[in-house]
Amino acid sequence: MQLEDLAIFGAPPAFNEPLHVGRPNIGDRASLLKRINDMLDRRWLTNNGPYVQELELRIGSLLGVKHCIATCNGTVALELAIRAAGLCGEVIVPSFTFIATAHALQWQEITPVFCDVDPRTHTINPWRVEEMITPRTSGIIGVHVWGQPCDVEALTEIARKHNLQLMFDASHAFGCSYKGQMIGNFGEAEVFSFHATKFFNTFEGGAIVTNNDELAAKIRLMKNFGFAGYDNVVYIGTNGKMSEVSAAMGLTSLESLDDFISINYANYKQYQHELAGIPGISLFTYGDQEKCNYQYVVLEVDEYVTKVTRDQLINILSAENVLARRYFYPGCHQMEPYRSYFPHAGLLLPETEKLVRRVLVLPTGIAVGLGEVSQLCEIIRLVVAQGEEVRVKLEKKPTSY
Ligand code: T4K
Repeated sequence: MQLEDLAIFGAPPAFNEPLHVGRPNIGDRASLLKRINDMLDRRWLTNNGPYVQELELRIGSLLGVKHCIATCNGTVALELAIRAAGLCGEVIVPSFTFIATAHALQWQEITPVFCDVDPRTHTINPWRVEEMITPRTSGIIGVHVWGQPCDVEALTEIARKHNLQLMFDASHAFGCSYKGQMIGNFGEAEVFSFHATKFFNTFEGGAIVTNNDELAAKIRLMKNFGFAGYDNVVYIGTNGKMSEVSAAMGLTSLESLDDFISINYANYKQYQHELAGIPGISLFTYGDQEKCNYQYVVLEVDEYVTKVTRDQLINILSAENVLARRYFYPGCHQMEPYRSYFPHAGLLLPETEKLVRRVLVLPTGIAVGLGEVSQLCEIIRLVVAQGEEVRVKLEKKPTSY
């Protein structure tokens, strides 16, 4: 392959069909459609129906956790967990996360205090957490970004020492483990997202899992407006219920979970093999000792070495019909309303600020084949090998990022 073969310089794109980050994994269609038909026959569409109950039980037993409460999405699950646990004042969270983690707090007028991440794991740095604690701090929410578990032990110790509540946004970490125990068992509660773009999806959906009986009982009522019986409301609640059609998708996805993981793992290994040795490009590595869903293929681009910037690489790939993403640019602290509330937050977030300029997420999942991975990596290899020349040519062209 040569520079003239790149679509950005006028050649046809390498891929006819777009390769998206976040293409949904879909399990066995016949099983799904059968479940939907049964649901229609039953005429029970939502409000704690049989599929939702079954999904909750199956997830609980898969993770070895006492309670699973299915919800309409991960954001509402976070809001419910935060409210039910009584968080208030300030809560320490990473800025390197999807904006929903911060919004779930601010929505309830709790201040997210943004903490820096460990550049090796991309998760909240426990040593920086301690420096952010004030008399108003009520809790810490760690995020298992990319399915990479936070330093749960260190965070648990800090929370205990300062009498803070600890929770995890485990949106990316369904099916992952920490020190041999499934994610879902740590802190007061952990929250999953089952959004279409997640490796296990229920179209839209999420869940709160916890081993705390009291908290689980409260969340169950809160997700149904706070009703504790037909005419009796005992809490401020919301409509956080998962629908039956979502649970049908979840039950079907669960049946294919091992296949999804195997495909993701094979793709990840192929990326690792193909990208090895490309200067300035490093693939985020997952330890082999833990269970992992390999849902995210994450590159870090060192543009001083590659000469092309991360964003130029995204544009080059996009012209080839590869829709790579730069999560979580520019960091929650750079988005409204946080940017206006804390204009100098970045001073305390040097690693986050570096990371958001380097990270690039590539497509994987069942819609992506090994051949496509190789072809995609060949483009990256060529671009980096000719970095200086590509950069000069690109600087003469308008860019979309
Ligand atoms: N905490 C964390 C750490 C999270 O990552 C998230 C969600 C949450 C909390 C909140 O959970 P939810 O309330 O969402 O359950 C996407 C998702 O909407 C969001 O769920 C996810 N994180 C976030 C990381 O990514 P966008 O803005 O990137 O979505 P969008 O529409 O640009 O789609 C992403 C890619 O997926 C595109 O390449 C297109 C492709 N796609 C998407 C959908 C929906 C498909 O191919 N088919 C589809 O059906 O936010």
